[in-house]
Amino acid sequence: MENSPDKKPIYVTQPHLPPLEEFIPYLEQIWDNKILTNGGPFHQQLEAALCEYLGVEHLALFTNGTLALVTSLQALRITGEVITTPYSFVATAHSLLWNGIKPVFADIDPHTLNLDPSRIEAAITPQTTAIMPVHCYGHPCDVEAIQSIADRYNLKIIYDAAHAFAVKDRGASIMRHGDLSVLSFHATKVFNTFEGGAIICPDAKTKNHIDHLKNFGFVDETTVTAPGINGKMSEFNAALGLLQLKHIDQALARRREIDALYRELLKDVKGVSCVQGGGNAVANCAYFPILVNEAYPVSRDALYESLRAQKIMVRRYFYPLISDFPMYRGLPSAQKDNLPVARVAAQQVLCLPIYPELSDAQVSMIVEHIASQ
Ligand code: T4K
Repeated sequence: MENSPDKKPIYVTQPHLPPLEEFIPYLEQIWDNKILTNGGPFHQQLEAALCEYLGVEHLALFTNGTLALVTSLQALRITGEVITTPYSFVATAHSLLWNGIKPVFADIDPHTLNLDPSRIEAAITPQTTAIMPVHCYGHPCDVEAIQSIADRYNLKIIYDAAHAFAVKDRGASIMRHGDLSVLSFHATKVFNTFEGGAIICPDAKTKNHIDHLKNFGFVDETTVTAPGINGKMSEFNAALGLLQLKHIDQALARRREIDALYRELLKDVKGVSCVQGGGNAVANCAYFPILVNEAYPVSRDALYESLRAQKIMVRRYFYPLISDFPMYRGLPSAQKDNLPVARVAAQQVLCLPIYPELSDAQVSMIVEHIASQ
């Protein structure tokens, strides 16, 4: 079966947007009270609503996930070297460079594709101050093993949780682990505010500090205590977030159905394996990554081209590895033999379309195309 040429492309993701008329009352309120930004009423409401929804106590909204990552490193005064994964979106390592920190790449686990705790210890030097793991695709990292290494070596942990909205392990938010966790609310994410992000903080004091940092370092009208930045979320984006939150459970439920359908339909396709999330985690099905191995009749890239020829816009998240980009590839930790598992994953991965409006018929058509090579 084919996605006929006159049909619209099927993207890897598509934002889930509530009916436009539901947004009008929010806009009217903004127009009435003329508070557009700087911690207005919708900003405050969204922070409270997200804390409740996610089951966390303190959350600071941001303009986007990248600025939230950059600010989280400032907030904990991280310097020197930080151990991180090469298998992520480039913003993870860029946030380190923007702080003058040297990223040290460690290899990933072949099953979860998250930072492999057994590779962290060997990467620690006297300059190491923190670990920045990523809950890649929303699949939880081995949080206990990472915490025990951090405790042993007195290191901070900042989780890049950009993909992990609403993910839980052992019945509670994945965001409770580490010193800080950072979310992205970009248009392509499970929960979006067009652009947006957040830092989840363990206590009110840390949130206060982060709130100052995201507002140029202002504590009051005349006092600036830190070289802060402008990371504030606008009222427009915060209002969108409040509206999206009303529909999020429905969106997550549909994502889980699609995930289950893909797994069922793909289970007998030779040379294709579905990446598994953590054992007893509540998943958000943010992405649907498959690994295309040697037993598949054609290469991963040939499959990628053939799906795209059908307007099925699959993506190779995450290829190339971050460590292969020009600003990183000279680092000792970026060398080939240090990252064998990540290299294989980057060569084999293909993210299939997943978003709430994707129909069962479209999922079947995509799998049929994969099975028919
Ligand atoms: N850490 C991690 C682990 C991340 O994955 C990300 C971002 C960050 C940090 C940084 O967070 P933010 O600063 O972005 O909040 C996309 C996103 O731009 C990026 O947010 C995301 N990760 C990354 C994994 O994916 P691209 O370059 O692949 O996006 P793009 O524009 O090609 O969009 C993909 C598809 O989505 C399009 O083919 C169509 C669809 N789409 C996209 C947009 C923007 C829509 O349907 N509507 C839209 O508005 O990076």
